[in-house]
Amino acid sequence: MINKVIKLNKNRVRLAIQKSGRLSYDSQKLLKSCGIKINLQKSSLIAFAENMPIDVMLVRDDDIPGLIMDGVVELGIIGSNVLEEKCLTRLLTEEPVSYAILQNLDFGICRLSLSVPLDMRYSGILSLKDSRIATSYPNLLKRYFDKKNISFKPFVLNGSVEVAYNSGLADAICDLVSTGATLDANGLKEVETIYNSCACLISRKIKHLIPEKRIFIKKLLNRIQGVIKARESKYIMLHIEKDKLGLVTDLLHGAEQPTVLELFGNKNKVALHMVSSETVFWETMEQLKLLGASSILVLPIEKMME
Ligand code: PRT
Ligand code: ZN
Repeated sequence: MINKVIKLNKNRVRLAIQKSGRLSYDSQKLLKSCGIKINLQKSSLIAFAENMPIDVMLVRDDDIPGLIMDGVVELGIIGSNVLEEKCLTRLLTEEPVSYAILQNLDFGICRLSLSVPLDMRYSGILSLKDSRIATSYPNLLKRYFDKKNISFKPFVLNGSVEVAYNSGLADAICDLVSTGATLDANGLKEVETIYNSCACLISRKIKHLIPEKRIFIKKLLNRIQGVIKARESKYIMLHIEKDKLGLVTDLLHGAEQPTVLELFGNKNKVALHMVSSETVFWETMEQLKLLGASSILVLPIEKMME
């Protein structure tokens, strides 16, 4: 029986996602939006999809690049910051570095930035020459300073990097920033962005995958792209006088070819339906109203396939 289960799993695609942390909720939500029925439980490390040939492994985010590069799983969802740092580490230790980025995702967006005390006079990166800089990303930091040919002293911390200055451990820090609130709370200011990051779907190199898995991964990727497109898009409906149609479509950037339908009992007015790949702000709706548009509806799109 055990042999049978293992044999079965070998033909299923394995996907590693973060077990608990900033990427876990969005990763799970993405899988659900793609129609994958999975019962993820906090206590288990692996979950089997009921309706698709995919198993999901729940791990620490730092382990995901290695699981891909060592051929343990075929797919992973990981912040590109962790991926890039891991690649640089593996290059130094001469371990294999082989993966493909299939898709950048629309979550986990942050930047790796250098920050200094609020009262420091900062006049460019040379101000940090020979400074002690605390970070969890020593390789990305070194790459940045090496490119500029400037020396610095790394101080590696695996968490709470922002307290390093106030506790006297470092002169500056290099850490992830999203809203900037943590820096504010610790009396620091952001001075240089050294890396822009987002979550991404990565895979083993396609040549290492059997054809059945390639086909399934392609199908999953199409669904993921559909989910992202749908999240970014809006369905817009409005009524407008025929001769104002051009002005309306000029306003709605990112809109695809609209559908125009004549209104019953009014030959001068039309109903316009269109998908817009951009957010429609209240200001745009107010401008549409000024053009004479009425019955303006902006609706979310659940699924999309092109
Ligand atoms: O336990 P495990 O090892 O799996 O998780 P972890 O603790 O190493 O990572 P986790 O869950 O904190 O972050 C996972 C990933 O989320 C990161 O590798 C990034 O790709 C992404 N991400 C996006 C962030 C942030 N935004 C972020 N703001 N990761 C961390 N932060 C931290 C940052 O380090 C700082 O402490 O949030 C603070 C700053 O936030 P703001 O909003 O105050 O600027
Ligand atoms: Zn981690």
